[in-house]
Amino acid sequence: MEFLKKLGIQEVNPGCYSNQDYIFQGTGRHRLDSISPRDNQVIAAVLPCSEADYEQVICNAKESFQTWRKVPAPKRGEVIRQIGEALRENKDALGTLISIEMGKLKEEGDGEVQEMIDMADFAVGQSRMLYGKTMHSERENHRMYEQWHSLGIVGVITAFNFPVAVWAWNAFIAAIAGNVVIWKPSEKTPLCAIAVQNICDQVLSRNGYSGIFSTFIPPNKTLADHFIQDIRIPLISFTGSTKIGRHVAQVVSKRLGKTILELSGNNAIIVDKSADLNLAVPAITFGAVGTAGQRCTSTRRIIVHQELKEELIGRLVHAYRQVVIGDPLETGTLMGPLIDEGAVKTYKRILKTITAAGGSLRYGGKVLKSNGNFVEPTIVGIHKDSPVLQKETFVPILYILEYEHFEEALQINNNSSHGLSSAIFSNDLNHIEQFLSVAGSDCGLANVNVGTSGAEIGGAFGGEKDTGGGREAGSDAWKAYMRRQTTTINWGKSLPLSQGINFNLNLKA
Ligand code: UN1
Repeated sequence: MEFLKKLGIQEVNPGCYSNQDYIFQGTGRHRLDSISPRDNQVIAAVLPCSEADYEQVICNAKESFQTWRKVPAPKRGEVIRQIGEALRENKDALGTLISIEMGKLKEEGDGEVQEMIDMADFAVGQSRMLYGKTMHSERENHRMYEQWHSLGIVGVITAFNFPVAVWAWNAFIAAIAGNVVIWKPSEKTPLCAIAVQNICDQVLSRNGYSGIFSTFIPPNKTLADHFIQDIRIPLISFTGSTKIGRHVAQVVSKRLGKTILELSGNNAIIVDKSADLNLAVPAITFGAVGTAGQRCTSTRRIIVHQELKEELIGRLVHAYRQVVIGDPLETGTLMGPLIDEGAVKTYKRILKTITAAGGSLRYGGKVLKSNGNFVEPTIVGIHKDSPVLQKETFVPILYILEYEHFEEALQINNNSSHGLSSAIFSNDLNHIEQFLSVAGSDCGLANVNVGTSGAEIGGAFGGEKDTGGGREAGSDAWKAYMRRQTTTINWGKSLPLSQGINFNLNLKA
């Protein structure tokens, strides 16, 4: 396979990457196979790293940070610009690997690399805009301002569903901010991470740097836990389930470290009485079926006005019938496999729970016979108060809920412990503004006539409540990767105190 060669992937790969000079030890005990969800065949293997390897990665990163933090931010940006160029050159190969290892469409795999490229471009610009404010001091001949300094080592833990883009959101911003980054990718998609590390290493060594980006693939949860407990890592950015995110938050905040959490979502679209279904139907289909429902932004719940419900379901079923399920690499396929056999079991289990809860199957519901993990995208009608709705499913099951009054639609939208993405399809200005008002959607993302998934990198990405509250990628998300320092300078000849305090001392001896 030519693309694997281009990306430097071997049959058995080291599970630890740091300073290029470092000789990897490995545990030598077991291999971690990377399995393609298309056919459950092994693509290549990884030798997970040892405790000693991990220690070496941390030591190298600490050392690299001493140099990197002093490199002027725009020069750090220039290195990220070159990484963006290298990603452009490798877009096709990396997009293919993402598609094979994670199972998303080739089109989406390429799109994910594009998201990294966009993020690199964004980070280059941001490297010249790490602005601090100046304030007017209340004291004469004083000046106040705030400046932003780098933090140190940033730990990034990513999930299988966006095996590279989410790392780029964090890593490129962290790097232009003067930090060094250590990545623990999902054990389900280690090859994607190794490929990205190889691409970055080439650019970094050409520029005379090493240890800015490192990657380690631990053999077990013990070493992964060690990573989040490690006081040498001031910031951990975690993407994954609420359950594990809560654990990460507790461990890191116990040692007073910082976290950025991007956890589960249970995203809804309100289809208002005035909605244009020509917009709503493709947006819902892409949101619910795209990436086989394995985005944290995937559409899980439709809240439709009762008068439109049957028409909408009819049109969705018509659209779903056109969804070609199969090899994600093949042109024309619109839905690939679920990540593993465990996810197929989850799909079956949820469908059983739905039936027991009185839900009615309107489309799909079957596991397809094949070597891969293919299931049908599924539409279910269910009562808006069903407890089934409280769980993030991470499979392509879409719930249809109906409402009568608009206030009810807003209430259903917010009736979830998660708060990532939300959308309304409407042409009613009053309803749109209600949805966007403080009493409207309580999610981190609130879209109008745009679906719940496919956010652009330019905005700050993240959500509220059980989604964890973190923000990544664009806008001013960079601030989370830096420490703020407030400075007061006295350029006068006297020492006035703030709050008008007199502290009289006789300084003459
Ligand atoms: C995720 O699923 O963890 O908004 C991230 C989107 C993508 C990112 C999803 N840009 O759907």
